[in-house]
Amino acid sequence: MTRRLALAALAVVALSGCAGTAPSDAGAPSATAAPSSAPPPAPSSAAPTPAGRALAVQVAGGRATGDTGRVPVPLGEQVTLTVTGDAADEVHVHGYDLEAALAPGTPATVRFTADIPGVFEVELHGTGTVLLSLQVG
Ligand SMILES: [Cu+2]
Repeated sequence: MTRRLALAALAVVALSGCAGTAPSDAGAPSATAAPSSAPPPAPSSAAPTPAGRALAVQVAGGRATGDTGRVPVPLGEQVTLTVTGDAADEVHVHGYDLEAALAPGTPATVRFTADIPGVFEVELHGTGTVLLSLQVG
């Protein structure tokens, strides 16, 4: 009965090389692979709200689908961002400086409270793909 939480990857790292302009807004409607697998929320552990805002992004071939674009989030909302990709990469939530390692086929989850108002990109560092922009406020 050993509980292992893969939180070791959530190191707060201040990076400075990720402020470039990545080619985003690829409006190609070529998303045919959409596995409808929504994992049920884990039993709450002293959480006031069930789940807050759940966001899910899938990345295949460098293209992001799912909750992409600009996503409005109320200030103070708990956000659970799940990213699933087909290649190893690194998820970075700007503004909050949260990172999560992304392994092929294994969903990476980043949880945080959206308590910083503003618009923040979430990107992959390996490919520079912008997954979405959080609009907190
Ligand atoms: Cu970044």
